[in-house]
Amino acid sequence: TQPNPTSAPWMPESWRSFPVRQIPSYPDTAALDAVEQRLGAYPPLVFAGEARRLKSHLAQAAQGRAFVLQGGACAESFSEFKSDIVRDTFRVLLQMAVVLTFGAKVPVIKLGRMAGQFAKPRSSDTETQGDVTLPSYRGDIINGPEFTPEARIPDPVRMETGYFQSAGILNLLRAFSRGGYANLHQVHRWNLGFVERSPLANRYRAMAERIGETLAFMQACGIDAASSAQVDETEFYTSHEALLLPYEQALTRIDSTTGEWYDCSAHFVWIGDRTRQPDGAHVEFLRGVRNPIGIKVGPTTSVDDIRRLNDILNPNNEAGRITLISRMGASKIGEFLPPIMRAVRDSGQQVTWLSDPMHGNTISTQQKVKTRSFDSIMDEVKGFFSVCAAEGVPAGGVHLEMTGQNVTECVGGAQRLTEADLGDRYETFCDPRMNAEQSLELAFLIAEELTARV
Ligand code: TYR
Repeated sequence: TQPNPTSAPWMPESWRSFPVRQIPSYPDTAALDAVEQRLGAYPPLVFAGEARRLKSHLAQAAQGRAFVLQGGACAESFSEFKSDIVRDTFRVLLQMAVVLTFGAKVPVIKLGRMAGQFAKPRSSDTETQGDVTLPSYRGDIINGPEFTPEARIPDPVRMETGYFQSAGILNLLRAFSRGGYANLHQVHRWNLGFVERSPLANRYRAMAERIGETLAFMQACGIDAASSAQVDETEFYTSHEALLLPYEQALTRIDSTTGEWYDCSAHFVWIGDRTRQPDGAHVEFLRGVRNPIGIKVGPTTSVDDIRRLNDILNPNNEAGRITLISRMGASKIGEFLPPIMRAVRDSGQQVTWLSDPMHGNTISTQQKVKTRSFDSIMDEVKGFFSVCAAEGVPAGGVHLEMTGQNVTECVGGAQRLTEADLGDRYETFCDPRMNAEQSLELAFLIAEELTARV
């Protein structure tokens, strides 16, 4: 097959004539059409100008002048559409961002893996329990997690639910970012109840005190920090995997200010290892939208794959357009990342490099529980920083699966969670996430890495 000729005409629906993976067929096509029609008429969730602004921030990160903190749940679930859950994840991201900004003296780009992260690629189309085999669960925006034939039928109405939930979550995130909650004068109040009792609390409290003093000092000097938007507010962006193309297409709109197409379901969208074929539907779709986009880079990704994807997705070599997200596994990163990073660097292709230390480090316990160890996560982050330093490429940021809830899904960290603890609060619908405390600890460690390498 021919790679997508970058000059070929593109339309939001042109992906439909390319081979498509990971999207199930909907038995009720009339219902699917009706939902797509309605979604296509609903207001966009984000504004194109915001996506452009994020793109310029990402270009800064590619130069080492900013650091990306991308994080959130592996998959959001319809049943977790609750303000506490959104607030707690937002709060931990904010805490981590402040730890990084204050610790490493670098602007932090806050990018939630939220408000639309509902669809999941699966390695198998079916799931077998006992002697029953059913279609796999593909995320709440496609079908239901219950192991029943009815739940597993792809239901287009779920796209509409996903849209309305994303709108609700995004509204809350915007309110928190701009409405006073994120004000730096509140930094000491963001501590979560259970982190209060943890070894990290003192470290965080000490930092919060220093920030408070700094603000008071600035104010005494006549720099009116108390009423500056820089201190009162923050920018918070959203992202998800662009997997369910009928949904992404329906939210793709022409930006009236530039006449260009944007996928207005989120500011940033990415493609994973399973859908990044250069001649596939997902790449064709992303080719035509102007959002900043991410590409996951794993041990099976070749230098040639990346080169072709860059040519198709970023023919004008614009800074900030492509973010490469390395997910190698702690034991493999030293071997697999350097050749790719070097080749991309030498080709002159502009990219922002992030480390995803989660997806390459999933293990199963003897009881067949999926987990990740805090030590491997940290090892992969450290490995990433070393490879970047050796190749002379700025470490642009991290991509994490985490939650503000006090879950016990990853082992290790300051509280030394063990495999025996995993049963306590194992709540993920998908992959194991770091809890708030582990996330905060990681932020302190990353701040140290960043400072050490400046
Ligand atoms: N306005 C700056 C930013 O968005 C500094 C800031 C950081 C302000 C975090 C508030 C905040 O919660 O990065």
